[in-house]
Amino acid sequence: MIKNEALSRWVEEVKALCEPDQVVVCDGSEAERDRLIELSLRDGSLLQVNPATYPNSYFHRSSPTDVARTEHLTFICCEKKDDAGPTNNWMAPDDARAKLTPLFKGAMKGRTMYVVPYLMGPVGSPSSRVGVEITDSAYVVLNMRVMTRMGAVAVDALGDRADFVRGLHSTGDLSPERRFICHFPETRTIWSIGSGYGGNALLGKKCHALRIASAQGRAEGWMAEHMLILGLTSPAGETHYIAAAFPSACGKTNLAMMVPSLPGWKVTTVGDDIAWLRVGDDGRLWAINPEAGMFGVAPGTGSKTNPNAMASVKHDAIFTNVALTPSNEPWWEGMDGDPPETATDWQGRPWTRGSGEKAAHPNSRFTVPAKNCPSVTADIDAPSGVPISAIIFGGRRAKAAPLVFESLDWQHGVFVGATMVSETTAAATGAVGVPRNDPMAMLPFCGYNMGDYFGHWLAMGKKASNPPKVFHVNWFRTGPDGKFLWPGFGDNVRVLKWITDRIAGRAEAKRTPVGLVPTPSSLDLSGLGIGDEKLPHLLDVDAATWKAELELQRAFLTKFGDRLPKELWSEHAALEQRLSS
Ligand code: OXD
Ligand code: MN
Repeated sequence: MIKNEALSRWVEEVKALCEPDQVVVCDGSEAERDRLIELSLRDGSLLQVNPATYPNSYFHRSSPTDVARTEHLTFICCEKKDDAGPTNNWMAPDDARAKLTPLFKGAMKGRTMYVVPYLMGPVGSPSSRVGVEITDSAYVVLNMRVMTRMGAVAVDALGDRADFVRGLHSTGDLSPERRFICHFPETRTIWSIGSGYGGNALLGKKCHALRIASAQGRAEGWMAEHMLILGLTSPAGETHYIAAAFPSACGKTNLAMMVPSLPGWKVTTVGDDIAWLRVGDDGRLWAINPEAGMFGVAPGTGSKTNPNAMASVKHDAIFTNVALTPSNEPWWEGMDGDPPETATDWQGRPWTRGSGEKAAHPNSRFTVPAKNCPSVTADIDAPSGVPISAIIFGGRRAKAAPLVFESLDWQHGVFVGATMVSETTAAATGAVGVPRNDPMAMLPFCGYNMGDYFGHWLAMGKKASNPPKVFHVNWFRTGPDGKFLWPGFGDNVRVLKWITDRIAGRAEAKRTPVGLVPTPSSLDLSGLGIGDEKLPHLLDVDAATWKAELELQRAFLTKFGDRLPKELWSEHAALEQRLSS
């Protein structure tokens, strides 16, 4: 049944190791989906949500200890520890295989082993890559068929080549003690056991499209980034594509499919999480979205914050760890209307409105085909991808970073990305709200030494004769009263407008030590009612705060020793100088 020899050999190897009852090679068909759903309804791993209001949609409740990415159990397994760098957990490949082989041994006894060929990227694109995930979870298969172009289409793209990414996944016994997510960039292999959670188990996403692909992209001269891709069209019909990197659960999905508050402006969505970028013949960076679906954070998503996401989840969706209303509809904090009086919470317990408890898990998710989203266009399938005019870095910062600034040039932009700091969120286990360095929002996702990664960014800037302009935004700045200063959501178009006006040479900016900040009159704040009082706080670059920031940057950059490109130290020194002059 499997014609590709390398694939067939690997499947036999895994079968001998994991000892499943049966092997199913997935073709991506509707009939296959129906079979998997029926089976999952029968064994209780899926429940159907109200088919009248949410047709073709299902609900999955995960183990309560398996609800987010587990970064402390995620490893880069390359031969030399230094090649993983100071920001990754490292395990020697032999040690990883020795540790995980006994866990995989017989792990699929009594279970079905699914072989899931998938294509990351549009059909026919030179940027696209094939992976195969072997898993014992039907929930994983159902999610992979939404998140990737799965089945026959991937088998066709692979042909008889052997260079596919090999991902082996088993839920094992779901125990965090026996949970490991191991990446072998040198052999483009992933071994993940003990978790069924999205980022740990849907191996096409973070494991392949970011960790393995970042290392592969460096070797082959392209980039894999934790970025949304959007198209912004002005009332005059001028379109710019923008790629933006934000840490997990900082509003990437919201920005990617925003409904602009300014009349006549339009946002189209190419991707909401991952971008693969290469240099085009025209010297620009061109981006594809390797994914075909969205795995979005549910809480906080409502018709006011993200109407396009709300439209997307109305059919053909898989909900994970949300709450269910008495009429069997999904519900989460921040959804429209009043909370229900009663519900079943994400753990299946009765919940009441006044309880003070959260009904949905803060990292509960929806999985939907990208094409469900009203703002997604045919761009998502364009084999060439789209040309990028601007790259945006963004973090969740109460202080320090102004609403927006432009970097002085590409090299300074790389420094801005490399020194990004953001407060942690519920997307990963651990404390929430703690500031941490998250370079290019790739801290948990870079498959090699980040010192070398910064070097790769600098090299890509040299390779591109017409690179995008680089900006930094912060929607989360608070005022003296501790409240957010910026309304965010649809009003973020005002910042995007300023960015495209800068590209076109139309908007003014003021030089500050950190970069170019809008002059108050260059930002379109019409109808916003935010003026003289808040604006200075939003755009302020406070020298004392940034001098403290310099020290944090120094401590972080020092970690990379001689793997840090000297250009970043020059940028650090230049910032120091600008701050003291
Ligand atoms: C995600 C994440 O799921 O970044 O996209 O955690
Ligand atoms: Mn993400």
